Amino acid sequence: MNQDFKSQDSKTYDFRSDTVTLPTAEMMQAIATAPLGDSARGDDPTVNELERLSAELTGKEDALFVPSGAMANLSAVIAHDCRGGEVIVEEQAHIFNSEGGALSVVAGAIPRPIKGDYGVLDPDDVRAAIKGSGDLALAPTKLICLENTHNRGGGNVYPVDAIREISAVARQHGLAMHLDGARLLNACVASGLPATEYTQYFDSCTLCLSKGLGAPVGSVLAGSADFIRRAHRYRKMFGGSMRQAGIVAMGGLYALEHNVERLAEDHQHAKLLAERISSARGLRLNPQEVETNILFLQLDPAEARLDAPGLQRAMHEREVLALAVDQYSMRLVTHLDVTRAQVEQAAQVICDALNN
Ligand code: TLP
Repeated sequence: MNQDFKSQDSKTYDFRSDTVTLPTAEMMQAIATAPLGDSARGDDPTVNELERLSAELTGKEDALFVPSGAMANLSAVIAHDCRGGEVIVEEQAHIFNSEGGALSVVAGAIPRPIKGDYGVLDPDDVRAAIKGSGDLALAPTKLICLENTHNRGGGNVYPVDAIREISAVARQHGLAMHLDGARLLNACVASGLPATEYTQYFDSCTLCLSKGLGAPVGSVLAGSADFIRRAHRYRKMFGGSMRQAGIVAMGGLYALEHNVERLAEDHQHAKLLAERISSARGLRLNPQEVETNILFLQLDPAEARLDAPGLQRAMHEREVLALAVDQYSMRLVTHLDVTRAQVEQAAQVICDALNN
């Protein structure tokens, strides 16, 4: 557990998101000695190395360091030239629900949400939703966007077979494929597959450095050299072109080099938490379904003592933070800054709140 830079009361156990992690002393040391330059001119060696490593990891020609996952997704949609066209998304996808409507407002694209099974789309449903450019009344489909792991799907790993089938549909119709891979490395660690097993089916993909990997800032977008050149222009337009960005890129580089394998620990903690709380009164949660570091619990309105905001408050009073996502469900996320002991304590707090 990393307490070196913990600004909050260290008694607080924070399960709200894996975005809350703070840099370790070792990461800060690496940041302090990062070689720097003007990254907007391509002169920052640390940013260049992070982009090189990210391209290698995802099997793409090039990569671009951007300030956030949302900017990575937005730059990708615009660089895929989606204005005036439809983008197929799963109905709970982050890009559709949680990025301020940028897909429509900024990229000028029309989202076509499709219901998935825990975030995973059925290739037949994708095929049925595709619109060609023949009928002038219709906005033609331009892009299919998938998310792996799927956040609102419960952090589940997208099966490679489903991705392969969806990408075959995309190819038949001449459509581009984009992967919101904010937590792709969680999927890789959980499945034992290299990132390229997933990314080979996509024209572009993102990776977030500031989630489970524990870096303070940043994401990368990867794709062909030509695609990244276009995305670069949009990053500039959005004000996301940074100068001595090696200061933050080094956190990401350090995270890719040191914090990937340890994601397995976060996955074990999420499973342990699920096992410990699954029999609490009125709580619906199948520990078998917890694949990575995110778990959603449902409360049965007829049986549970509390609704989700009530449970959130009861937990907060005992210094355990988590977020109610609606009246009867709550998300908990494990990460670098929670220990097994904290997971056990949080489970006890939840059981006490629901059973007593
Ligand atoms: N997810 C965050 C926020 O929604 C608060 C979280 O706590 O899970 N794609 C996926 C799948 C994401 O989960 C997120 C952030 C993003 C993109 C956007 O990343 P940022 O926050 O860096 O713009």
